[in-house]
Amino acid sequence: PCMVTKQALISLSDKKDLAMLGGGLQSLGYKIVSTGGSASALENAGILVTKVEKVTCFPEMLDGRVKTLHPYIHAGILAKRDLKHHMSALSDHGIGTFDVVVVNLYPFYDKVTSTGGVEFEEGLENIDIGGPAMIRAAAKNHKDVVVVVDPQDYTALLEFLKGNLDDHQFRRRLAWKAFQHVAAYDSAVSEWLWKQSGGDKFPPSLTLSLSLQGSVRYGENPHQKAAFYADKRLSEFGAGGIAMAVQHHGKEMSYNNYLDADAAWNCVSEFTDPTCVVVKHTNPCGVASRDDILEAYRLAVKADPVSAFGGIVAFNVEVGEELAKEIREFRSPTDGETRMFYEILVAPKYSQKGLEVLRGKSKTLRILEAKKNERGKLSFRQVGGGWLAQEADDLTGQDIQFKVVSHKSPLENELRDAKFAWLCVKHVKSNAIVIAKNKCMLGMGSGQPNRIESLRIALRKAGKEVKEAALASDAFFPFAWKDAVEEACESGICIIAEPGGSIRDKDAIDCCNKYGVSLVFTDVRHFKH
Ligand code: 93A
Repeated sequence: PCMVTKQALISLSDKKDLAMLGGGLQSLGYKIVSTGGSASALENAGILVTKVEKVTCFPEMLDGRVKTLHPYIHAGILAKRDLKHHMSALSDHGIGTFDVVVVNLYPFYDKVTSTGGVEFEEGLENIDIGGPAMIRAAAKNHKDVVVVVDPQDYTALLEFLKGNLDDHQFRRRLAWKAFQHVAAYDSAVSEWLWKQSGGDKFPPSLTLSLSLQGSVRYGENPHQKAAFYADKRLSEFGAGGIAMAVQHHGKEMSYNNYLDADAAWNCVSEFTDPTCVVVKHTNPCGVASRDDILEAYRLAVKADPVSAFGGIVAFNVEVGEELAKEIREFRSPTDGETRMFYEILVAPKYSQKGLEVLRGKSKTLRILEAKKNERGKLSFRQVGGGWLAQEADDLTGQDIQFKVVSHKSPLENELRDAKFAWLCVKHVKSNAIVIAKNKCMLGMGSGQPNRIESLRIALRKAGKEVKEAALASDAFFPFAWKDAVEEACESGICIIAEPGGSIRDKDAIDCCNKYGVSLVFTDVRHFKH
């Protein structure tokens, strides 16, 4: 091979826009060197291309495991142009330099991780070795070599090559992206290997691969800058449904919007009957299940109309035209006049007509279409200096045994309401109390540092309707007499659902027996901090 001034090296698994790239480089006077599949694709597009084998004077070997791993390629990338001895070494060996390197890697995530069922040997063959080597070499030597790993950067690359080649910021940014590309790739490979090794759910170390989904206006408060990252690979350690939700309409999502939409979506996904959930500040303040989703919507708002104003409304069924009209027109139950205003709607689906109607409600209303969170994921939370990981609280209503421990056995509808309240209370911040009747939340108390305060708030919200209602508590009652259980019994509720497991369980049972209230233990706690 002889020295040429301008050479580009192209090796791509994702061949999107390859012809555009090749054409652009060719018209700028670059000689193009390329690996097998990429070379064929370029030739088919009528672009002049030199095969890598021609440059290396060495055939691809070991079933393609060694294609570009050769000094004729790597010295051509790594040589520092301003060092005389580097350049003379190249010319001693007749090696040409590469000014541009465009590479993306074997699609390991798509082919191996996301399919799950790939044989181990096949998985291994999908680990790209030569590609990362070229990317890393070019990124290291980015002062002299422009490295591109993302088809979205082709246009900017061609523009750059036409102009001022000394833009160091641009070169550095591409090098940054190159190392990100390789790091995300390696983390997918290592995660897969961990599973293949029979590894535990919590590996000794983790590399999260997050990609900026977009900016958000600000954080929880206007003085905090904020951004939203989604898990790039939607992997085992991935973000839930809201990260992947499609926004059909409305203003940009804010930091708090994401938190609230996530809370509403998680809660409504809990129910199998058609259900509407209204969330405010991450807590469900209205929940109702009905065969008629319009009725469920009205009841969920009525549960706490003051809080529902400016809230987040989620459905677990499609939003059709009729429901959309009801959402658009529904007037605040507080004054019977003001049309209800919401920040966000979340649903699994919208009909075309439904969407049209909702778009007409307001310019700002954010309309999200979300898919259910997958079960079995880990959830992460940050604390100063580290992350806490846990399995998501995935238990559904079906997983829970409601064990009657009182003398009184609940009627069928009482037990049904206790189960309903139990599904709600799981999504309320601890200490959490939910009061529900006829598959509708009447009141809830959340986030109080003691259970009796939460109970009093829930009772106050439920008001007179509390008679014959069901009550759920996310954790057991440490004191029964002169405390939450007795106060609950005195209020007129007919059934309490709680985990049980306190050394004072007997007190709670005795208290319920004294008042003729049913008590059911779930053996499961649903703290949410
Ligand atoms: O099998 S490899 O690890 N060995 C190599 O030497 C090598 N060189 C490039 N994989 C290698 N590549 C990869 O081939 C690139 O990263 C790119 O993803 C792919 C392009 O192959 P083709 O042009 O034949 O479609």
